[in-house]
Amino acid sequence: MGRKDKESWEAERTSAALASLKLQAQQPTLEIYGTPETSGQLQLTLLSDGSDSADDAPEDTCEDNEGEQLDYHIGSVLKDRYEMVSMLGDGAFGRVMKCLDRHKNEFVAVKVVMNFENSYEVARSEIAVLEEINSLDDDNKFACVRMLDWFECKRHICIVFELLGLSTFEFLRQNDFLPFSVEQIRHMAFQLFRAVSFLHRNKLTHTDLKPENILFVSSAFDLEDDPKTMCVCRKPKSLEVKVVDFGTATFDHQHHESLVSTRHYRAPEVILDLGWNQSCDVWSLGCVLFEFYFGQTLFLSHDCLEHLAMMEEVLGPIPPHLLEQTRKKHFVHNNRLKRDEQSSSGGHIREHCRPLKFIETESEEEQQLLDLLGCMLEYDVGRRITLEEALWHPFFSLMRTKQTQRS
Ligand code: 8FY
Repeated sequence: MGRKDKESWEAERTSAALASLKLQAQQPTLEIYGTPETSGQLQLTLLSDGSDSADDAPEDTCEDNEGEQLDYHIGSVLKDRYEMVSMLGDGAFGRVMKCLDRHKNEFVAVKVVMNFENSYEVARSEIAVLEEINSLDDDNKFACVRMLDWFECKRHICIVFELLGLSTFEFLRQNDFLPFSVEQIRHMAFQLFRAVSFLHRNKLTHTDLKPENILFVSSAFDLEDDPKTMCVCRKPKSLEVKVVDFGTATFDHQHHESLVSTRHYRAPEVILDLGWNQSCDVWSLGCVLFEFYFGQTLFLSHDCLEHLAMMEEVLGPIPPHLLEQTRKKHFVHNNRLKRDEQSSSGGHIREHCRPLKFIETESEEEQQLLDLLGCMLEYDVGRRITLEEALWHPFFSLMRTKQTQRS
């Protein structure tokens, strides 16, 4: 699937998430689920959960017949072991299904990758990365999802993962985009920074960090009255999170695709085509933490120039030496970012973006969080904080005292 497809896919993520939710709510009386993807090789037909099907019906298995399409539905069994229970989500890559592992009698998440042109390579690369990081983290100390198994079925690669809970994006959405508290953000950010700095230490860059790729380990929540909004809101019982989707994770020695990340979380050096490294993950995580803190996407843009203009509104002018180096000369005029203040886009930007410096804070911990965000959203890669350094930022001093108390 091309980049353009990926972007249009992502533009529709909310409606897709909604559709999948409706779908889950409808189970077990399911209907045929048609998406634009059915035009591809992967066909998913969700049929009735079996309550009204004949008991003596032959069991559906996924046999490895070359050339046949993988046509599976609830109740299908992959590799004579993984019985499909429901759909957990889908994306440009394919689908993630909840399955019952009949050998271990526990639930797992199985990612069935589309067999489009390059998705085979993406899936093989994801498996290689997961094998590497899971083996480097024997004790499961760093919050990266565990791969349990993988196999090929009718030329689709299937990757078996531990079953996790809702993504942080889905949690926010189901909670009316009420932001997380600073205390909650501290706990989640600490795990995320440890996980991603572990990747960085091991010569990897994730390249696609976003709320959708950060999953709670458990979806359990309590209902609480929110004094600010006078609403009943959800509070996760546990703040344990894990990073998923290593399909575009890149080792230092590997070819670096010029365009990486999902637009809203894309670092300026990627947009300006200046080359990128681990620090593009730091930028993405800065955008993610902002979203956790405000319940809204920081740079909700649809094109590159508008995106850069939004950055200038929030963070000040892009340093001229970066604009001098860019190959994207059409973004630059007179050594400054091309801007069209009069256009409707200019108005949209001023309406939606506030300078980070002018955000009012009520407490010292909020100030510390905003200070940390400022260090992460630094234009110049050479001056951007590393995650190793960020873990020593005053925002985390409470975590460090707790950590030392524990060990
Ligand atoms: C999962 C849900 C989901 C939307 C994954 C997993 C594996 C991935 C790319 C996400 C609810 N429990 C649950 N859900 N995924 N929603 C789009 C894609 N997937 C997972 C592992 N364990 C899970 N447990 C691979 N690759 C994006 C992925 C999530």
